[in-house]
Amino acid sequence: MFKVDIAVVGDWVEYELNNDGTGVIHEISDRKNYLSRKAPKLKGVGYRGERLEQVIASNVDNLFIVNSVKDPVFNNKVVDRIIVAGESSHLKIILLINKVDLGLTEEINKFIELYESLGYKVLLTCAKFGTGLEDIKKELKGKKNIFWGHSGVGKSSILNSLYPDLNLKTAEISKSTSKGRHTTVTSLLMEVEENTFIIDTPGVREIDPYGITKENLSHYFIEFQPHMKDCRFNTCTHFHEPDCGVTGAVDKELISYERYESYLNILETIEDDMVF
Ligand SMILES: Nc1nc2c(ncn2[C@@H]2O[C@H](COP(=O)(O)OP(=O)(O)O)[C@@H](O)[C@H]2O)c(=O)[nH]1
Ligand SMILES: [Mg+2]
Ligand SMILES: [Zn+2]
Repeated sequence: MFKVDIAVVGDWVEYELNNDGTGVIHEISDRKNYLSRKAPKLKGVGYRGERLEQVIASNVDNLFIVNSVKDPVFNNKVVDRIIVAGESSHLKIILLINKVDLGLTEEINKFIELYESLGYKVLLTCAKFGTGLEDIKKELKGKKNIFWGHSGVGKSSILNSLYPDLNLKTAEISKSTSKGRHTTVTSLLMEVEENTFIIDTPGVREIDPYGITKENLSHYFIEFQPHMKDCRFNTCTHFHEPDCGVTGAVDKELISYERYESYLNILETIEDDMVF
């Protein structure tokens, strides 16, 4: 299958520079890893089978999944989708919950506990008043870091607060829809300190991890792992099969129902006729 992107942010390339400042890329070095999603559907275009892959960035160490408390409201389904993309690309995942000045709710606190219990680091930030930013800085050092999440959650604002020289564009939230406008148009890689890189991504509304099959999806829900050996069938999709270790663990509340719901939600969107 061919890819939508040829060279992507994060690639090491061999290139030749012309006198007028343009250049030609001759070779792209092998990628250590890369983060991708399904290319968004275009209006009026029909699709058969699997959509194309859109690579977001390559050679990444840390994936910061950015959410906000409010405007737009915290969305655990989006978090779980991005976790799947990050786990399948072998990235270190850190959750950022921004706009804490707008008030953490009991529901969000429960999710924080849940993600921490799974082993994911959760950082609470407020880009507006600059709280929690030092903890982010510690994680960034010497790494290539990508910030991903829906538009309007404050990715560019966080990066501006950390590194004012970046001067990234930020947007007001649309009052009528509470959704962010797409201010960042392309992914940008910036060296903020020696050997420390940051990638700001455009806010995307659709985040469908690419290359995930019905059989391997559960591998990226890390807490399902110990229960999968109890499934009767080794091809179990943990949905309707009898004697399933995962649904058994959900019943016993060893796996959170919210995470299982996210799992089913993604399972539903995986096309049956995917070919690799
Ligand atoms: N109240 C509050 N608003 C914030 C915070 N961080 C960002 N915002 C606002 O949220 C909007 C979207 O921010 P932006 O950085 O463009 O989001 P991005 O699309 O994720 O890059 C802007 O109006 C910011 O001023 C925060 O911590 N608290
Ligand atoms: Mg932005
Ligand atoms: Zn099962």
